[in-house]
Amino acid sequence: MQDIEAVRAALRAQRIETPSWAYGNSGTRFKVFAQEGVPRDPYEKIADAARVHALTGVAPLVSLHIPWDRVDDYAHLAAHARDYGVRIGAINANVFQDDAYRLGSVTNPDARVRRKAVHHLLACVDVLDATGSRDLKLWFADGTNYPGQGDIATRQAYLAEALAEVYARLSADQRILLEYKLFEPAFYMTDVPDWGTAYAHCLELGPQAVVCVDTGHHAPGTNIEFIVAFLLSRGRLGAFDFNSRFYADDDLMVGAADPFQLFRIMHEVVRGGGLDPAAGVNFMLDQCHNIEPKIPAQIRSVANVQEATAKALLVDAEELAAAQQAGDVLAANAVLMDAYATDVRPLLRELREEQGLAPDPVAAYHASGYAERIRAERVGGTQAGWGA
Ligand SMILES: [Mn+2]
Repeated sequence: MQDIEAVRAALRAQRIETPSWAYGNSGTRFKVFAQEGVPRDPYEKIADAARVHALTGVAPLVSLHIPWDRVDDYAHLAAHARDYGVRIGAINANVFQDDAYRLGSVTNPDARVRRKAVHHLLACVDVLDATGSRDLKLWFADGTNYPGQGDIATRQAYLAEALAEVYARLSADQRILLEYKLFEPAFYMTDVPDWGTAYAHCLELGPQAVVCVDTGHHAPGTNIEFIVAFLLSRGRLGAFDFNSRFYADDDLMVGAADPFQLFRIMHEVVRGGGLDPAAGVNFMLDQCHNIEPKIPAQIRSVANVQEATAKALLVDAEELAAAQQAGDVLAANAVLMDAYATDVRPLLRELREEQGLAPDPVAAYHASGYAERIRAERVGGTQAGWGA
């Protein structure tokens, strides 16, 4: 039997970070659909993130994206976040939306473009300093569309060079989260396509470089829980970018496409001690809400992570180990499936009520009048969105 008090304590202690860009307008390469009440600046995005935290009690961090969230005074923005009861989380560097980056950023054949990209990454470390953030998240759109377009090995050397320069700039309490993605926007070769490449670069850099697993960035059928277990066991699982995919990088609400996969991932996290803050795993959402209302979609995503975590915590580790040791295939599988089949929603409702929260945070959001208020107040100005 699992110690239910330990399960409750772990769920109370879990922290989930939401991304500033989830509150702005987003879309596909075909269309961005604007929504009423969307934030006009990073201050309003933080207000929305704070609303998600106020209703869930477990989302006190918000990731920024630079330059989308560029402000003159980052310390002021961090103070604004604190006033709203949240903190600035990971700083996401954007080196993919400038014309100069057509052939890549840190792996561009032109040394001047590589310099420009590294300069931006170093400026993002300044943002870490100003906001007190720990993590610099690096995802590169770099790659090639055609065989022969670029030299793969040379580009790897450029990448290592850029990462080393940024790594050298980190303070002792700061980290690089290196994110990988199988393909897109490059369609032939991507410079950081998989966890192995990210892991190898992190090993070269040192202990403050860790891998970010974006759950949407794999080929269909990839065993993501294996990647999680491996990286965690080596102390290199730095973060998740949680989202969900059906076909490619769909950026849907986490757990929407495959809640069983999310459970399997969280099982490896729990089993490997990844819920312990000392393990340094940052549980972030990386999602875009193109057609659905944004704040309730974030709340739903937070709840989905909580549900998968609760089920993973309910796995009877002793019984599982005994069945595995005995070679009892069916019993071992049954231990996992029993936990997965448990309806943990009553437990989560109870935990929220114990913390003085409404048991159903989405319903509480709809009843709060916040959506009506931001629709009325946020009139005029330019809505935040991709490229804003
Ligand atoms: Mn991501």
